[in-house]
Parts: sequence; C-alpha cells; structure tokens
Amino acid sequence: ACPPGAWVDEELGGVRYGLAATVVEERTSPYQRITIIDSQTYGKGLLLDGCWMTAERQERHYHEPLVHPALCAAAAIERVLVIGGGDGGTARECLRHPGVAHLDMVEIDGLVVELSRRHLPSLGGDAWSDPRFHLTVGDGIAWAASAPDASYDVVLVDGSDPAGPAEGLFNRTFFQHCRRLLRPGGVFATQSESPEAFRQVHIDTVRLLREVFAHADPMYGWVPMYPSGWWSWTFACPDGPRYREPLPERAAAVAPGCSIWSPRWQRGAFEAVPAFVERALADAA
Ligand code: PUT
Repeated sequence: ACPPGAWVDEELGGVRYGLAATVVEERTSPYQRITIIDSQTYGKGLLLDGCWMTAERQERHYHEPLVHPALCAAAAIERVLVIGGGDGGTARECLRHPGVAHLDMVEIDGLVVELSRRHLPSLGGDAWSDPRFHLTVGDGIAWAASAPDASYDVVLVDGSDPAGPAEGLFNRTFFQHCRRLLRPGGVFATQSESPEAFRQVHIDTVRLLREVFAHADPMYGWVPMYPSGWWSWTFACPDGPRYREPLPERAAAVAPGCSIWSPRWQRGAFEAVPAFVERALADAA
C-alpha cells in the first residue's frame, strides 16, 4: 500500500493527472527519464519524462485498440513492424493473431525494455520469448527509412507524446516511409494523442495521414490515466478504409481474450468523431 498522501502526477496544460502511488525505480537513459511506480488502483506503471505510458491494470484500454483494427483488416498479417512499444503490450496483442509469422519491434530505448520486463512482466507476457518476435534496440525512424519497399503487411507506431525521442514519429517523411513499407492491402496505425489535451497535434496528425495514405480515419476511446482520459488511434491505408470493418475470422480468434476491443466497440469508436474534429478535417479537405 502507498503511504498516505503519496501521489505521482503528469502535469499538462495546468491540469494534473495523478495516481496514489510510490516510485519503485527511476533511471535516466540517453533518451529520457524512466519512472516505474506502484499504484493502489492500476498496479505497477511506467512514465517517460513524467508522462504516463502504461500501467498493469489499464494497459488494455490502449493496446487492444491500437492493434486489433489493423490486424483484423490487413489483406495479410504475415509480417508486422512495431515501432516503439518498449513495454511489450503491443507485441503481445499482435502475437495473439495466429497469422503473424514474423514481428519486428524497433524500440529506441533498451532501458525501457529492461525495466518493463523486470517490473511489468505481464505487459509483454509470452511475447518476449515467442520465436516470431524479433527485437531491435535502435531508431525506428531510421529503420523505416532503410527497410525495403513493401516489406510489411502491418506497421504500428506505439510511441510516446510528440516530444524528445518520439517527435519524429509524427512527421510527413516518416509517414511516407511507413506507406512505402506496406505491401498491397497493408494497414498502418499510430496512437494519435488526445483530441482534448493535444487537440492540434491530433488534428494535424489525421490530416497528414490522409494526405500521405489517401485514406485515414481516427478512432476514439479512453485511457483513463492519460491526459483528459480521452484518446485516439488513427488507421491508414493507401487502397481504401479497410480498417473500419474487421474480418470475422480474425476477429473471432482474438475477441474472446480482449477486455476492451470487440468488432462492435470498434464500429462505435470510429463513429465517435467529435464535431470539432469533423469540422476541422472537412475544412482541410
Ligand atoms: N504509447 C503511449 C502513448 C503516450 C501517452 N501519453
């Protein structure tokens, strides 16, 4: 139990998003400050540079919506690339799909992987020892720039907020490379911030993805520990919005193991575009 009065907060725009928690370990890597906490409500958790990334009893709100719309819609899912994702949760959800034969995960900060494996082992679960899983500690932006054309069926970006090491995960050149990496029928997805707490970043990201991929749509849900709690993921395809409707056989294989995502949840989440975002995107068209 946490001592009374112990809080760990992320502060953003004059608001605090906090948990009653104690700090278990804090380290500084060449990229960022990494904090592991233990909270009463959500179990152990991870912050990078003081921003919430994940926690044991909350991570499904974030990882399931990032992964399953893409993995249930791409024409094939043999080869998957995850950029970021050092806590292991995104890889774990991808590897629940039996059609995934090879998953490359490129995480810039090896210390995030090390601390996540030690303190948050349920996040990656069996992914770390799965023979289909290939971890590279390195720069995901450079990986995207140098990987061959049409080398992945699905590309997922699980980065932190657009500052520090994650800043380059929100720009045109990076998205153009991600498009280039997709095989025909492939799907791209990225976390695209909060429409409330990161309003302009969110709108700019969706606009940019529409320009680069031709088809891109945001999907909305909740990650209670993140700023405002209201979050988004954006899916993109060059050949049409195939990500909107999950293939029944793929969905049936993973839905029973999900806490948040289901085909029905997904349909509602794509429809739940706030009016101000709809207007901003229409103005840009
Ligand atoms: N991958 C975590 C998203 C960033 C949340 N602040």
